[in-house]
Amino acid sequence: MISAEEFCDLLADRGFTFASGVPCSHFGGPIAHLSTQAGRYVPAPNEGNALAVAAGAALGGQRTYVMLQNSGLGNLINPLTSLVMTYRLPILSFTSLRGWPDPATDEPQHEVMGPATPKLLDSIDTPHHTLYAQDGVEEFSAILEKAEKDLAEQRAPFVLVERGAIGKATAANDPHTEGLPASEAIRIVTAAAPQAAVIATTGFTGRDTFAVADAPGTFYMQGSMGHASSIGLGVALTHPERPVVVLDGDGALLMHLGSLSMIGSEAPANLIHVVLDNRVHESTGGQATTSATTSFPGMATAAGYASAVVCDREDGLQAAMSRAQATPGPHLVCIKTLPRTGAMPPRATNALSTLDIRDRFRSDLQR
Ligand SMILES: Cc1ncc(C[n+]2csc(CCOP(=O)(O)OP(=O)(O)O)c2C)c(N)n1
Repeated sequence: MISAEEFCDLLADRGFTFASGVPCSHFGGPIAHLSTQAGRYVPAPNEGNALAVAAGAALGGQRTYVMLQNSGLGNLINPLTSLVMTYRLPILSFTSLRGWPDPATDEPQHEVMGPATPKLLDSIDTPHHTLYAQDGVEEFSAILEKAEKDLAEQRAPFVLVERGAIGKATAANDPHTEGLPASEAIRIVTAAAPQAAVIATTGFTGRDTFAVADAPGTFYMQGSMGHASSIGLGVALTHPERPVVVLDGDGALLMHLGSLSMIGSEAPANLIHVVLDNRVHESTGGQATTSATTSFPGMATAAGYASAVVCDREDGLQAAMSRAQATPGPHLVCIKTLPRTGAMPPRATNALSTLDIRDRFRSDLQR
């Protein structure tokens, strides 16, 4: 293992001074380390944005790298192939290897992408090198040397990073000091809308929902980060008689923000879009999102939602849920949530298979 500081310093020694990315816990250390120094790391909403901002910085003359989880490769393939490869821009990408080498040891949403990651890069003729957990500074330097050769040939190399290859560091962030615990907010929302079909976003929100409000009408969306509200829209449009509650995260909503406009345009009267805004990607170690400078209610209203509010207390949240159910939507309810404390409850997929989740949700919609 190399430390987070060694990772960043070896790259900086080679002139890589501009980084972007979307967190994976594998990169918690470097992101935390870089975030302590202004201008070193741009937190991106999705992996494609991360690559594109790095491409812009490369055009601007900087040496750049990005960090991502391999589940986000799909978000990045378009700008990788049509921008970075087409214009031969020199960017170094680090991707974690969830679901690799043995998909059975990871969560189900990584099963396809784990073994596919190297093959996918091969299929677009992108060079890649692997940093293993047992590797130290010497091996990492050798990998960077190989990557330099790729860059010199105007290719954009990837380094595949095994779990445990880079050390951790504590993320500095700016949490809300007023707000509700996430699990409490989920309990209040689901109790206020007992008839609703619920879509729970990926990460800790799904785990909290499974612990405090499991029901057959809850779809636990592990993976497909950022798509909970689009799934919710599809459900709401096909079942206009049923209230639909989306439990979203700030990082997840920011990842595919265009869904706000799609929802505003389709205007499903039965959709309540709840955003648990803790200003961080808590599920991957608490790296800051950019929600502190973004107004979700402002965006939702501008996108055509019928109403949008912020709550940070139980009474306000109860009132917002009552109003949202009494008037046609779509409604956005943004809840300021506090950092989670204590051990996280288990994932839904520890007890249910993905097919169980699908089937019981479908049957519940038919009832
Ligand atoms: C495309 C993609 N990129 C990255 C990840 C890794 N990931 C899983 S959960 C998560 C954080 C989600 O943040 P947020 O929506 O704010 O919820 P919180 O974790 O704070 O509850 C990330 C980055 C992922 N699952 N998919």
